[in-house]
Amino acid sequence: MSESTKLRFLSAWYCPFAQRLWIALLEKGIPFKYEETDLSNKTEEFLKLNPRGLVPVLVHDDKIIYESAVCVEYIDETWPQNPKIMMEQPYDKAQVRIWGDYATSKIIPLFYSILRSDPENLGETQKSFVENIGSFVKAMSPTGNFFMGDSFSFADIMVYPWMQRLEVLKHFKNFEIPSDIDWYPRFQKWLTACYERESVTPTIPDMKKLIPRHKRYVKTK
Ligand SMILES: N[C@@H](CCC(=O)N[C@@H](CS)C(=O)NCC(=O)O)C(=O)O
Repeated sequence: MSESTKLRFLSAWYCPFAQRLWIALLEKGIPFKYEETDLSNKTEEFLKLNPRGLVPVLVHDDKIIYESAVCVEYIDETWPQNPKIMMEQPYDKAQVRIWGDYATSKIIPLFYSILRSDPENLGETQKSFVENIGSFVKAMSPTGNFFMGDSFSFADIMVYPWMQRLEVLKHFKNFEIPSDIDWYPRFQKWLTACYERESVTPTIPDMKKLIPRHKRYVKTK
């Protein structure tokens, strides 16, 4: 990045969507300015940057980009130096997009549904959540640590922040992935490898602070 290029990353420390972009920025080794946003008191400047009022937002010189998946692709394409986050080959690229989208549409909403569930609906929601995580894990390369094997990619980044937050579900709903399920060892290997990745570790929030933030979603009876 040239001296004159400015990259601002508007985030909120607890936001898993912003964490996606944070991981990507560290993965690429791009200098950026982290700016914590108070979402309970959105400024006019913030709403001008993203009229949807959501973090993350990326401000690259005079260009404004939002929506976490779009931001991740934007930085990968704008700074094409290694490591690549999207895959090079069109078929591989299609795979990580298919499974990144699967995480967003079929896994993440169920994370919040579990928190919101009445005790009587909890079982069904948990079952679907486990099934969908299972489909994701079974689509992973059987070898290597990450979704695409040795390459850490878009697919890992799209889902990891929520898998790292499974402790939240354990805390409020006593939910855990059953350890006797056939895909569990592959899942654990993936989870550990992501947790230990240099671009991921610094983005992991303090769980003691993070867990109470989820109270507002939780339904108890
Ligand atoms: N689809 C968006 C979702 C981002 C999102 O929901 N961010 C939350 C924080 S985790 C937010 O900014 N919420 C606004 C608010 O709380 O008012 C993305 O992928 O970037």
